[in-house]
Amino acid sequence: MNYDKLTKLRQEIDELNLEILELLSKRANIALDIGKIKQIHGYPRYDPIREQEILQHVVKANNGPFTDEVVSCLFKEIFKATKLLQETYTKAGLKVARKTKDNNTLIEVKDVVIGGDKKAFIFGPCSIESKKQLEQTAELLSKKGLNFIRGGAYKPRTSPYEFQGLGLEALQLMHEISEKYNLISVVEVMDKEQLKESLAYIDIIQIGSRNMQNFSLLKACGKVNKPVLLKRGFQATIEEFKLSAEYIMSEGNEQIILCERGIRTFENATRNTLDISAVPILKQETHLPVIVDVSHAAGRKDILGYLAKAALASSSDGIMAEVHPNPRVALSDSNQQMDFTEFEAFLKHINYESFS
Ligand SMILES: [Mn+2]
Repeated sequence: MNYDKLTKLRQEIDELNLEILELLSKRANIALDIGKIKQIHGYPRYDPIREQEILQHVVKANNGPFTDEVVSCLFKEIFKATKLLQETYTKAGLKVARKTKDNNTLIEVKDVVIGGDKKAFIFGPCSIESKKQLEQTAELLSKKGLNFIRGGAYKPRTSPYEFQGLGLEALQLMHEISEKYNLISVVEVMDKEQLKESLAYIDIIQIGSRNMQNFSLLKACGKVNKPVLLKRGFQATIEEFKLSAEYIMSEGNEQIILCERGIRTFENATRNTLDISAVPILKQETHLPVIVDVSHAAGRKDILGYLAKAALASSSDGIMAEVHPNPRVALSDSNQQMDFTEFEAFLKHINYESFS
């Protein structure tokens, strides 16, 4: 007899568990709807005052047998789980997120596609220093069948007393030379004025590591109709990097190339530590092309080939590196730029011909 009663009570518990689960799921779905409305209106997602009110309300209605403290604890767990759920949904809902788009984003410039079957190889000097320097580089690149040329017009230097770039003159040179050799130019801009000034002269806008979280610049780049090469901040997490890309995309510009360029760690054998893991993770979690800047990651020339091979093996859509006709007299990053002989060896090392 007693055993029958026990079985019946257990059945009741089982049914109640399912009812609680159903109620919890219903509650979670309503919370997600609230989250969506808040997002649209830009309200903060987390509202501690509202949470306190709910707790007080629930505790007031508590008639036991659980104490008020226990009831509070149970509901706080529900709040925590709901907050986590909302965060997961927000991340998956990002415009850059893999989940929001079936295909890879392909970026087409001057009949060249970035993010497709072919790898993008972007080489050139750190800074544009003279017509001769840029033209010598362009000549070599085009002779090798390469499609891109990089070069800085405005240089964000650690010290204000170091070479700051030639500015407009460099943009004009880049325009002239890239047209002449049919190369796609990549030039960094650091603020909205430079962006405006450079638009007519360059093909791809680069946002440097130091500006990855320059949100007004990101938003301005989101409003132009030109591809943006966004470098990872040297102190930024992968999550922060993705959110910076989201700043650009949320303004309408979907042509974004992500560039891993090393992060700051305790290691000082290299200028930065190349975060190879970031490449497959970004490829999995976003639909954007991902490339790797090996020069700024390493800060030295002797290991560039190995880093580039590692990047290509980890699904990178391209490689960026610095090449200069005479690195010893370069006005910036002279230690890490390859001369033409080293560049030839680099291309051979990564078996460049197999990619072209
Ligand atoms: Mn440089």
